[in-house]
Amino acid sequence: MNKLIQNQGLNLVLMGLATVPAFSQSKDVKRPNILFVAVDDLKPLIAAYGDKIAVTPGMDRLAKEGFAFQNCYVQQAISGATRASIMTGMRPDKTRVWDLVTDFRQVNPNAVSISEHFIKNGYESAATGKIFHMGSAGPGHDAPSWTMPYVNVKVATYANSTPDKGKKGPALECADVPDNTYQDGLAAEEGIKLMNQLKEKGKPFFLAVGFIKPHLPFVAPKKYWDLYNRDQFQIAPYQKKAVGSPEMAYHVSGELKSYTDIPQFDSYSEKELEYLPVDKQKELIHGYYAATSYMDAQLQKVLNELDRLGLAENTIVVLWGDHGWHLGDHGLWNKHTDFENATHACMLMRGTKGMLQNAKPTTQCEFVDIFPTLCDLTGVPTPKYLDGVSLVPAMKNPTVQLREYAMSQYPRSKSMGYSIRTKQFRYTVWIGDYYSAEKPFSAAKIEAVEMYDYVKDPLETKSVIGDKAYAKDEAMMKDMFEDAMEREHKQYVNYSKLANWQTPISTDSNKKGRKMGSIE
Ligand SMILES: [Ca+2]
Repeated sequence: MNKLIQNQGLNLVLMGLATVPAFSQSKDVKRPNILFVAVDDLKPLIAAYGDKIAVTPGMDRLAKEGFAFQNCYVQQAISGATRASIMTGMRPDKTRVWDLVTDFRQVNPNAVSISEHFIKNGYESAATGKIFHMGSAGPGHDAPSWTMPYVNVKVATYANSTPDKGKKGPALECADVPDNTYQDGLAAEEGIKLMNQLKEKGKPFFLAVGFIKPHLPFVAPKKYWDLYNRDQFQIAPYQKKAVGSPEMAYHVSGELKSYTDIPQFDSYSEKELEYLPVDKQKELIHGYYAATSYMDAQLQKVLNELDRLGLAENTIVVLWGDHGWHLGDHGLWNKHTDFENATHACMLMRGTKGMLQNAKPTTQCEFVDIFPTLCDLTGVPTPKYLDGVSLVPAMKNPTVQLREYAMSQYPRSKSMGYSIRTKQFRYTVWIGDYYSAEKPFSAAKIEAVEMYDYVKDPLETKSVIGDKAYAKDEAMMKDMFEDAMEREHKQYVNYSKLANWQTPISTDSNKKGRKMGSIE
């Protein structure tokens, strides 16, 4: 039954591609442009996802004029891995990037990035800011991805402090400075220049603009802090480990602790005294919102330029936050887990003239779906080896369900936690011995299993594995998970033949990836 539903979903998409292309090609109509906006560490804390506090008119506008995918999940909640995956349309076991240092072209020379694919189909492409993870992109910010030279906008992180070289400063900064003091202000300015140059060239374009806020440190001009009162913010209501969950599901929030003003608190401790102090938690939450509003104001400048140049009607806009974020739930900060707050992502799109507006597609979806969706929307051929499905049917009818579940994964030491999320449940299985989809799934290597019921327990306070009341649901999720792993392995084998991979991945790059993946 599960397989049937899954296959039906895929068939629907394939039929759509074969018979009714979303974009009808004709000689007189130019393919749509793409404005591709990457946002670092942005969780879905905006009005389109139910947030009542965030002041984000830019993203609110995109959602009102387009689509806010309500149930979009990241492939792996860390920049290097999620970005390699989004940019190539493949899950991490196929990109072979699970960390912050691997360039996908080094370990998967056959992979083609999405903008490179659009170049091959007649597009100009340009980029500024963070699109790939900086530490894992080759020279020129992955030069094959752009027809124009990449524009680097890196500046000093802080306006008011200068940490020693290679060291971090405070986790927050509120300074009365102009927007372009920080990198995102410059990224908007350079993105606007590139947009003008691309328009002059006259060909369809793929313009990527990457913003680095609200990633830590939460630095933003004072006017964005002033949009909020600190008293508005509540700390996460549940800051303990989920009952029945394994240690390996967690980390010690080392990324946050590496900033100079953060005490060495004990993440996921049962001892209240060892939590991050409440005042510091509220300051960090305020900083996260301020940094988000700052980034949003830069997005508005780019959207306004699209209007001014008369390009908006024939430009598809996609905006993704590269993964979610823990703001204190389970005592966790940062990302680096398979829990809801790290994996649930912000994904907005705006179509060309005539497409639906103010739509909130409810289908489960994943970031690997972005690549085939943009192909479908522009009439560019979709590579057959991609792991995702086109979301266009859900953009025509937001109630259409294309996936039964979304899949995420996160490595911890020698183990990989694969997690499937249906509308109601999350089922996470930790598999040891450097397992990846390269190998057939084996239950013998399972180290821990977790399951959460989001209808009854949205804060993930208790794993229901072994709970008799959930016996049927658990059996259903187990079946679905085993089907998913079988499919992943099959897809891996098919792709490895296509890519002519001679060497197994369970060697150095795999082990290096696992080690880095667990670093905070
Ligand atoms: Ca990130």
